[in-house]
Parts: sequence; structure tokens; C-alpha cells
Amino acid sequence: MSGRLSHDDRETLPDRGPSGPARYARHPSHDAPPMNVEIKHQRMANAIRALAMDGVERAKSGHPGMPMGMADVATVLFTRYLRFDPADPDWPDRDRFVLSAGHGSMLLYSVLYLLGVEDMTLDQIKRFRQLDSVTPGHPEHGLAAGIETTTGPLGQGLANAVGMALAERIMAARFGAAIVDHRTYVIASDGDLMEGISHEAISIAGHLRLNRLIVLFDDNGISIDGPLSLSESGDQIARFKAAGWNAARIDGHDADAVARAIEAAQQSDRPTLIACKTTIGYGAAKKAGTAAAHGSPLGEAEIAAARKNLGWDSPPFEIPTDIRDAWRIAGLRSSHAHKEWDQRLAALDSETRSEFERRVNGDLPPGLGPAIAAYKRRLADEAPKLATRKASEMALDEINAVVPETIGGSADLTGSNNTRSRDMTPITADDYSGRYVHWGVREHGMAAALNGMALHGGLIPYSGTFLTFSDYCRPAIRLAALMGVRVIFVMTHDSIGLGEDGPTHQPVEHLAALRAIPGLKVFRPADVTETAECWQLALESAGGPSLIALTRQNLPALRKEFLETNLCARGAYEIAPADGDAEVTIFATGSEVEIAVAAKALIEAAGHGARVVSVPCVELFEACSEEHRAGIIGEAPVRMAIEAAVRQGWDRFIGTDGIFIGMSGFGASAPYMPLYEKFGITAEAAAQAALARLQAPAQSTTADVREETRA
Ligand SMILES: Cc1ncc(C[n+]2csc(CCOP(=O)(O)OP(=O)(O)O)c2C)c(N)n1
Repeated sequence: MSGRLSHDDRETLPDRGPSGPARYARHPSHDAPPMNVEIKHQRMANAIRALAMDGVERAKSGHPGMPMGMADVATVLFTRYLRFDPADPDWPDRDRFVLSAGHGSMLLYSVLYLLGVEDMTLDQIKRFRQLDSVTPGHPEHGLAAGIETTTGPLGQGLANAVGMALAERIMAARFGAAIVDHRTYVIASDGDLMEGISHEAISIAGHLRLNRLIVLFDDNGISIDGPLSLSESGDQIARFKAAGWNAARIDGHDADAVARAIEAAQQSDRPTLIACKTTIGYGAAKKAGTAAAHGSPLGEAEIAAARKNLGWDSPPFEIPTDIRDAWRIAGLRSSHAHKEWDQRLAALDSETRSEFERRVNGDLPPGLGPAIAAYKRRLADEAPKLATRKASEMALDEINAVVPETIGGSADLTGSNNTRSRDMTPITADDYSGRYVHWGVREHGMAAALNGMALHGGLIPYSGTFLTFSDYCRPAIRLAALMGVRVIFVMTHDSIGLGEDGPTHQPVEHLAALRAIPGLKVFRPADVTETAECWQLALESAGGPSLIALTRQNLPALRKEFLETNLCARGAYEIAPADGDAEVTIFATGSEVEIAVAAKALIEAAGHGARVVSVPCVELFEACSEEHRAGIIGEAPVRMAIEAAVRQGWDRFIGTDGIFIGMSGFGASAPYMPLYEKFGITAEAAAQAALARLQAPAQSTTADVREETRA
């Protein structure tokens, strides 16, 4: 296909002619019937421009420049190519559209309104950026149909789109082209392409030859600080080509050129970048082509001049009937294709159809619960001593056998993350029927692509890296939580317990930092059984992401009795009751539960009752009733937490005068046992601290501590 798109250099672009009003002269007044195709296009594009500049003006904030500049491209895409049914915006085989340059949100809102998406009313357009509107500053998935992902942090949308395009190929390999056969379109800006994540996203997309991915780059040469030349001198065309893409540059205000480029891209055997040379704020008299059009209202005078330039004389928020009708008719374009698809789906054998529907609805197969129960029964009998990363692999062997929609992966740490279960074969550019993605060393791109896969639907993506590199994934993890998508981040080597790789690789603050992300469930299981239970909970958390922190070092089986109930479901539970009245409660997670249990034995040997509470998921515990929480926290006068990480967050359990056994700085490079000794995370140290406190109670009373904890 590469021959079909010519590589137009900046120098060979058509001359845009004079600046100022004369340059918009090809836009005649709207009341000049009959409309020819070009005039109709201009007026349809101007409808986006008018809504964008008026919407931003009314909100007194926002970004008019990008929607005005990309209005021609969006009009061509949405009225001629994007397969989308406004009457059923969630149609599974729709083309996906991602506005990676989320600051240009008014472009998306305008188009959805003009196409006739029910959620996007004119009233909502007028309420741009206002409280409880579906039109916030940046598009937020879930607020209105047609917003495929939440964008704003530049580069994320592009990487989401890579995940969507990959999900499409994976689903097509399973259900066939009659049921899954769509494209993913992206509008990306200079900022999207400058962000580092874009490198990861485009290189994996090129490697996997995701030829249904088409990126329309708003090549306007402007960013916030001014001309792009201030900070960029790369060649995006050459860059994308080097990553295995097709790439071409066109005049983004030439509708025919846009159409030709999209058609060529549709025939491509690789992903395609279409660099659309545009003028930011197209139409604005003085601000067009300048950074002044990027991110603030144009102002009354400038808007009046833009109306004149564009030949748009309708008042704010009024779209001439013929233009609105033209958009609505364009919105009906795919309804026939949708009906035909419905028929093809109905014609499937009932088993395939219901399986497709189950996966797209995100329902888990009924076999999961019994499989986990049978597995836990075996674990109770065998009580294996294993690293939880290995326990995770064993759980995945069971899960992946009964949950066919899981897609595994790792950022080049497969052997360390243990994410590839029995029978998982790799997904490659030549064969998307596998279930495992080798993401390469691209944690950020991977995490954002997982979000895109989950948003696409039909799949449950999970993938791994080391917990310390969750920092490299954090912006995408945050967005997974903000959107509430089911992505499972597998993070092994979860403490100084990883040993010799040293402090660069030993997470210390990460658990606290991740627990700070609202809506993210951070699991840290203590043994094989808890690992299976945490996996089950992560899979069942359809409304949000989970992160499972796992050890490198072996841990004994602490749960020796089979219980069908998932004890991790309430986030914390008493794993070892006190012998008699509890004078000490020890909270611990993951590898430190073993230490807590040993400390309990030492404390009890010294004549004081102690209980251990395992806390595999703080977030689930905090979601429990206050009564339940109070019962688990208990009345013991001495409270202690043991976690090989920083204290932050633990005062909620132990009070400010509680004893914390953990880390207060970075780790060190050594085998793990000496490290636990060096940092005092041992049963002996814990027992000693508890006994010392029993002999010399802290200043504040336990009642005070309990009050603080509950508050
Ligand atoms: C990760 C991230 N960093 C910074 C920003 C703030 N920001 C919004 S748009 C933008 C750059 C604007 O340039 P460009 O992407 O070319 O958009 P245009 O001016 O063409 O609309 C920046 C820095 C952001 N949204 N995301």
C-alpha cells in the first residue's frame, strides 16, 4: 500500500494563498442554494467551528483552535468514512474514534451533537465545562455515548487507540470478519506526538502491523508556547515510517485530499499516519495560525470577524436547518451496515452468538467460580510454599482455561512476571489468534493500550512488569481508574524481598502511591490461596482496574483449610486469632503476613495474646461497613502494621501511635534475608516492639487511637 500514499513534503504543499479574510474566500454565504459538494462540505465544517468558538466563548474557557483547524478533517471522516450509528453508539462493530488531543473536546461534542447522538444535546453543548454536564473540559468516557475514552493527558489516547486496534484484530481472529471488522481512527496533535508514550505506542502498532489504525495528525505547527520550531525539529513522516507505518502529509483543509488519504489508509497493510497541515483557529481573523487560538476564548471581535470570514451568519448555537439535516443524514449512513451486521450476528449458531454477547457485555463465564473453588481445595491439601508470582501463574493456568477472553502479556519480563500461563501462544502481526502480547520494554504504552483493549470490549487484558516500574505506567493506571475499566496490572518483585537487584528495583513508596489512586484496587496476597482469591476479585471487578503485587521470594501457605468463601473479598480478615484475649493486633500484607504470624507466636510465648489480620486489599476493606471494619480492627491495646514499604496510609489501621515495621528509606542490594534483617523487618523485631509497648504504653489512650482511626 505504501505506494498509494505519496509522501508530500511541507515544501510541496499547495499554497494556502493570502492571509486574512481573503484566504477564506472560498466559503460563500450559506444562503446560496443549490449547494455544490464543496460548499456543502465547507458549511458542515463551519458548523463545528461555530459551535467550538461559541461554546468556548460561553464557557469563558476552553480550546477553540484545534476544533476550528481540524473541522474539515473531522467532517470528511465523520460524514463519509466513520462507520458509526448515532442511534446505537455502542454497536460492537462500530469504528472507534479517539480524540487523543482531548483539549479539542468541543470538536467531539460538536460532531456527536451534529450527527444526532441522543446524549449530546444542544443544551449540553451550551453547558460546556459546567458542573454535571456531559461536556467537561476534556472528554470523559462514560458521560456521553460516543466518547470512546477519556483523553486530555497527551499521548494517552493514541496509545489507547493502539489497544483498541489490537483488540479488534484479536476479536476478529476469534469471531470472524463477518462479526468483527472495524477501524480505529485517531485525531492526534503535536503534543500527542511529542510525548514519550507515543514512541512506545507507534512502535508496537507498527510491529504488530495494526493496519486498521489510522491517525489523523493535526499538523498545525503550533503548541502552547508558540511555533513548534521552539521545541521540535523532527520529521514525523520519517519517524512513523521508521516504525513500520505508512505516512503522508496532506493539506488538511482540502476535503478531497483528506478523503483520498483516508481511502488509501483503508487499503493499507500497515497503520497509517496522515499528517494534515492545518491552520489552528482556522477562520479567526488575527489569531488563526497562532498560539493565541490554542487555549482561550477568541473574544467577541475575533468571533465576529471569524463569522464573516467563514460566511457563517447564524447566531451562536444555531445551526441552519439544511446543514443540520445534512449532518443528520450523514449520521444515518451506517444504519444499513448496522442492520446487516445484526442479521449476520443473528445468523450465527446460538453458542457462538451468546459467547460473543457474553464477552462484549463483560460477563464472566459461569465456570470461573467452580474452577477457583476446586483449585483452592487442591491448594489446601498441598499447601505449597511458593513465591506469589508463581502462585499467580498457577492461578492463571486455572483461570485462563475457563475465561477465554483474558489476554496476557508482559513488558519484556515474562519469565519474571509469570504472566504467561500454560497454552498461551503469542499474538503476532501474522496471527492474532494467540492470547499473549510481548509488549517489549514499553510499560507506559502497554498500560495505556491495555486500557484501550478493555474499552474496546470483549477482552480482559492483564499484563506485567516490576512493581517499581508501576511509575512508568502510572498515568495510564490513573486513567484506567478514572474511566473505571477492567484492566489487571500484574506487578511482581513487590518489595526489598526481590533482593540483589537493589534499591533501583525495590519498590518502597509504590504501594502507598498506588493506594492513593481513587478507584484502583491494590491487591497484595500473602500466599497461594490469597493469590487465587485476589485474581478472582480482580476479574470480578468489572467496574475498575486492579493491581496485583506479587513476590519474587517464596512464601509458605498460610491458609491450610479449604473455604469456598473468598476471604479476601472484604479486604482484611483475621488470619490468625489470638490465643485468649488479644493484647496485640498485627496487620500485615503479602510477604509480611508470614513474619506477622511468627511474631504472634513469639508474643504469645511471652504470655500475651496476639492476633494477625491479613490485609490483601485496603480498598476493599475501606468499602466495608464501619461496624465490620471496627470488628476487624479490634480492641487490642497495641496495634502494629508490618509491610516492607513506607508507613504512609497505615495510621488508619494502627493510629498515629501504632507501631510500624517497614521501610523509611530506600533498600539495598543484597540477598533478601540479610535485607529484612538490616531493615528490621523480622518477627523478632516486631515481637520485641510489641512487648516493649505492652510494658510501656504510648502516651495516647487506645480509645483515642480508635477514634482517630475511624475518623
Ligand atoms: C501530558 C500533558 N502535558 C501537558 C498538557 C497541557 N497541554 C495541553 S495542549 C498542550 C500542547 C498544545 O499543542 P498541540 O498538541 O500542538 O495542540 P494545538 O495547540 O495544536 O491544539 C499542552 C502542553 C497535557 N494536556 N497533557
